[in-house]
Amino acid sequence: MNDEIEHVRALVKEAASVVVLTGAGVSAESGVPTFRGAGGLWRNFRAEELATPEAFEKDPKLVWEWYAWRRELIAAVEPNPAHYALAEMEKRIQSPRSQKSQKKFTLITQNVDGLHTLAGSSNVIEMHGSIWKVRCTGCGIESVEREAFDTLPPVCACGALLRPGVVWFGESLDPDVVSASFGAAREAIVMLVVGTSSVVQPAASLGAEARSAGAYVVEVNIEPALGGPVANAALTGPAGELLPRLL
Ligand code: BJW
Ligand code: ZN
Repeated sequence: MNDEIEHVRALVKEAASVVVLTGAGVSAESGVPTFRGAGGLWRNFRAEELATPEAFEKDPKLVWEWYAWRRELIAAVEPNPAHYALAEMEKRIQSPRSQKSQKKFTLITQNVDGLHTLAGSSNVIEMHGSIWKVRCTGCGIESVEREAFDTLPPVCACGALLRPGVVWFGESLDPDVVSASFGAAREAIVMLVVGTSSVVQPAASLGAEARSAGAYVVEVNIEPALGGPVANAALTGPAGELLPRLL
């Protein structure tokens, strides 16, 4: 394992373009539950049952209770060494010295918790939106709301229901976000895929996109999910321990 970490560390250091894709596992050590696997349930519901426009239409209060619970939980936690290591990696790769050589670093996350930004990452592509944003289902106005709502579901000044500013199953991702993410994947020399079960599309295809464009793909996960055809290497263990060792 030490040799493998050393090898990946050298590749990251030399690569002209590094792309990192993160999922719920990167926030697990902060105390944010993942979606799948142990602890991935809320009142016996799976994400697939709550994170949908149909669930919101049928029972907006229930869906908002889930989000209110998660907002409160996330507000109380802090970034962990995995988030800080990625923020530091960005700083080193984009330092004035490396800038002369035009090195690129792109952090793409599926997470809506905002912990990468809180840890100091400055350029984060949030594929699935942000749990701190809300959008009106009537007038479409979007805003950032960090305070808890007095009543659930919250209502806009226009009278329509507000919804979380996230991407649910069956909804399209922002096309700019998709093209920025896939563009970065195609340009990657090294891609780290961290803490994601790689089942939710289109994010789940980014590793394969990078690999087929020639990138060296490294999976960092307590339980590798990508498999041999996509990942060139797997670092198996907690992201909060492994990512700091890549610096
Ligand atoms: C650790 C660790 C530690 C733990 N260290 N590791 C093509 C084929 C098949 C289906 C589709 C397809 N294209 C689209 C679909 C449908 C659907 C989909 O993918 N379904 C699959 C389930 C099959 N996709 C969509 O609907 C997407 N929209 C779309 O494609 O639009 C076009 C379209 C429209 C209509 C029809 C068809 C196409 C939208 C997907 C939106 C996903 N939204 C959610 C909720 C966001 C808001 C919220 O947070 O509430 O996003 S669902 C949930 O899953 C959330 C996550 O971002 C996402 C991914 O989860 P993630 O991050 O991988 O977490 P986990 O829990 O699954 O895994 C954690 C991992 O961490 C595990 O591997 C652990 O081992 C590891 N781990 N601790 C390192 N300490
Ligand atoms: Zn409104």
